[in-house]
Amino acid sequence: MQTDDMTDIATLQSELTKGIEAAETLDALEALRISALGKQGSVSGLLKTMGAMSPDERQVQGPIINGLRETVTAALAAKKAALETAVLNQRLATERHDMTLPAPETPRGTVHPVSQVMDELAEIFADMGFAVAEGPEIEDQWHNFTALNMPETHPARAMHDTFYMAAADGEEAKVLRTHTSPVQIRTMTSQEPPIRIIAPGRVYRSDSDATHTPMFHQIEGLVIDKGIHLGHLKWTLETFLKAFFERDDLTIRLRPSYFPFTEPSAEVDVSFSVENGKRVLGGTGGWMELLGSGMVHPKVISACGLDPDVYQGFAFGVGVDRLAMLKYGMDDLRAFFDGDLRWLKHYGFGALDVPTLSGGVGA
Ligand code: 2NM
Repeated sequence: MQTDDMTDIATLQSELTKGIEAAETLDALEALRISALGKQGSVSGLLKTMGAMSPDERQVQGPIINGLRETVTAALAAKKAALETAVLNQRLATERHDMTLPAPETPRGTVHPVSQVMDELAEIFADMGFAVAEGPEIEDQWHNFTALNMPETHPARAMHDTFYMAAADGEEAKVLRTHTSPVQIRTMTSQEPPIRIIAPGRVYRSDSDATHTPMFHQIEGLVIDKGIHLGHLKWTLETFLKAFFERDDLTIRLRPSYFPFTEPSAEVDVSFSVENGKRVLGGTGGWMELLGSGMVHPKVISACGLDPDVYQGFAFGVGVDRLAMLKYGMDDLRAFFDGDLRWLKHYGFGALDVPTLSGGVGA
């Protein structure tokens, strides 16, 4: 090792660190980095000479050259951080956000009419003291059929209506619920009366044409208490429908019908009229069938472990999709589930500016 070399290295190190310390911009610093540590750099050149050294020489020179590289690298990093901080401080001192500029437009989704209508229904029934109940969409046959007075031979159990799941070994096949009534059953078997619930949600039937989709939305209501009678049913449905369609002149009539789970059962018609060539609900122009209802069958009440001589109740069911079509003027049910963005933009509701119901249900 020659003293000259050592002096040269010390000089180089002192020149480089001085230059780094004096650099005024990040560009100038980068130029220095390349001149020292780049492929043709002064430090890189020294590092390359180590390959040709004898082991003894390398033992002495190695630490010195590597020490140079480390010192220069550290000086570069420290200066880089200092310059970056200075640049940031400069920007913070001189730049301002103009809070008066309009915010950039962000794409916004819409609330699907079915979701909107479900929210409206929950709001109306909440005013009347109803809670929202939910249950599984994959249901066992007892909750979906048997407890509802639909024995195994009932036609609704035939394959063409019901989607059956693959059965687990030795177990009965589960079904995709064909109505939300199993939620009512689950409520009756787990809660003490008085019960006032609505059960909104998806239901499934193997059916598909212009007016049927294999999945659709239903809302069912259930009231169980002592002394409940058909008058309670009629008042509740009339009050709900007037609030939902926002028409005080809406009237309803009950027509005898049949459901296995209610006795007596009634089809509920609502009045409609024609305004500006369009059919609207309310008025006295005619009757339109809208929902099904009835007094809960004593067998259903017993199946849920309640005494039908003590407790009575009414129930009803209606398609949410149909309610939405009637209220907001959509005519093709299939469009509900196509996911067409143009349709959603047209019929959807703003998430933040949903129309509130004009009156709600007054006391
Ligand atoms: C309807 C029509 C009539 C109904 C009955 C019950 C239960 F669980 F209480 F027995 N839930 N839903 C019912 C009654 C549903 O839908 C057209």
